[in-house]
Amino acid sequence: MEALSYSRMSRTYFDRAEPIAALATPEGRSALAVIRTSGEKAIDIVASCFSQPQRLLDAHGYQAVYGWILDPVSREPLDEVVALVFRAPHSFTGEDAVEIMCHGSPAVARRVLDLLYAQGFSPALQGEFSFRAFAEGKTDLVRAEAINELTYASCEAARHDALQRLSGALSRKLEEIRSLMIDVLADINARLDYPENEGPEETGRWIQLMRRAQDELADLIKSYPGGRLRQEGLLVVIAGRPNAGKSSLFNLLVREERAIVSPEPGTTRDWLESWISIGDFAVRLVDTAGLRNSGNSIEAEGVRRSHSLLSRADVILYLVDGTVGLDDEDRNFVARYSRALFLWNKADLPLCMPAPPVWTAVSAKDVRSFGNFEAMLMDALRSSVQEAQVAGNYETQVRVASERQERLLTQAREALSQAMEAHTAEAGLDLVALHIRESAECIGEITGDITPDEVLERVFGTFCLGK
Ligand SMILES: Nc1nc2c(ncn2[C@@H]2O[C@H](COP(=O)(O)OP(=O)(O)O)[C@@H](O)[C@H]2O)c(=O)[nH]1
Ligand SMILES: [Mg+2]
Repeated sequence: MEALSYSRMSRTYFDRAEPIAALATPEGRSALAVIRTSGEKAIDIVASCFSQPQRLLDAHGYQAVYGWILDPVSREPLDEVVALVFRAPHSFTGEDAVEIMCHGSPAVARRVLDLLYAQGFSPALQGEFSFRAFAEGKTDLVRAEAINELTYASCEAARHDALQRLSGALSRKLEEIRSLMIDVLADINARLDYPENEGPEETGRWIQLMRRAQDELADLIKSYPGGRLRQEGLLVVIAGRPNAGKSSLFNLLVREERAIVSPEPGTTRDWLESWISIGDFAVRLVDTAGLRNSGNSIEAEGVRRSHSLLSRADVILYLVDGTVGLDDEDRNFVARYSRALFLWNKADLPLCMPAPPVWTAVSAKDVRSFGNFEAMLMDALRSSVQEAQVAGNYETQVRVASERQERLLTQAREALSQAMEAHTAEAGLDLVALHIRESAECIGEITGDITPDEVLERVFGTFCLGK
């Protein structure tokens, strides 16, 4: 057992000879669960534990076969299922594959999966099906990432953009940019072979092509903040000292009793989050632990995470208990995060002091004070979104949402600027070509044409299991 589990643990994406299987639906109760398998032997292995093996073996691609999953030794039936057969190369992975729809309880899915593993499937790594699709040339890396983005899409904007990328809009744009560069490189190579042919009109053409590539890159880079917001939603973080009313406000916004509201300071040690819509915006709302370090190690970890969330927040809601007033910790916060919305809470209590300038009096207990506050939050969200929309033409544009892609695009643009500079400085065509090639390689790394293995492992490692 030890040795077996070790060898499974140490499998990598590059062991593509092994047939793989995984649960593609969440582990929980549902009408159906889908178990996905793929690999050269996938159909044979599933047939070996199927009540009608021959029908499965004879099935053509895209055919559904009804039957039972049986333990081949004891003949014990495990579940009544429908098996969907795919024949290479016409499957998601490009390999032979069977998707088994069984009943949706964890008990059923576990039992069927265990049997499949015992019969020769290896448990799939995260994103391994997508990796195989990529390795088989069924998809480029940008489209594979879009599959993952679709499985994570939490709002309409995210779904729309991810689907656009899945359908190849971004890949085509990148291909266009790269072909501009290849054009210039071809010209330069010809010039290097026949230096006497260089004339001013050719140089003019390169500059034009390179400028176009630079503009296209700049547009994609500019689309990133908006693309990220649309993909991930806006991050709204509630912060403040213990007892300020953070969890009460969180509950009010989420409109359910989700966070534990307690009169004892320091109750929320980790953070809680929930997706809500505010106006047109998908908002990931986070209730943080307090920011005070009490020496308690669980709480200290909470404080560390709170600061990390705050540094990424699109909007920060900072609360103070208006019956207690400001202390040094609050003043430090105001100095450090001056963009936050400052909320003077517990305005419903007679003991509440008047709100100082820049603070807005609210009550996390009183829905009537909420109307104003919601409008204020909407404004903050809108300006945060507007900041991200500087690229213009927001509705039709192809957007980038992945940090990896944005980083490589920026590198590609820098390399192209260096090529332009080298050209202006008459540093020699070799050097110009070197920088252009570097830029084209960055684009190739985005689409997965020349992406190092460890980068691929990192990218696919963030995917869902069974995807
Ligand atoms: N009267 C009143 N009590 C509040 C208000 N906001 C929070 N509280 C109370 O203050 C205490 C601490 O609230 P909680 O939301 O747990 O604070 P947290 O530690 O910042 O999460 C609880 O007893 C709440 O009921 C408010 O606006 N008005
Ligand atoms: Mg709390």
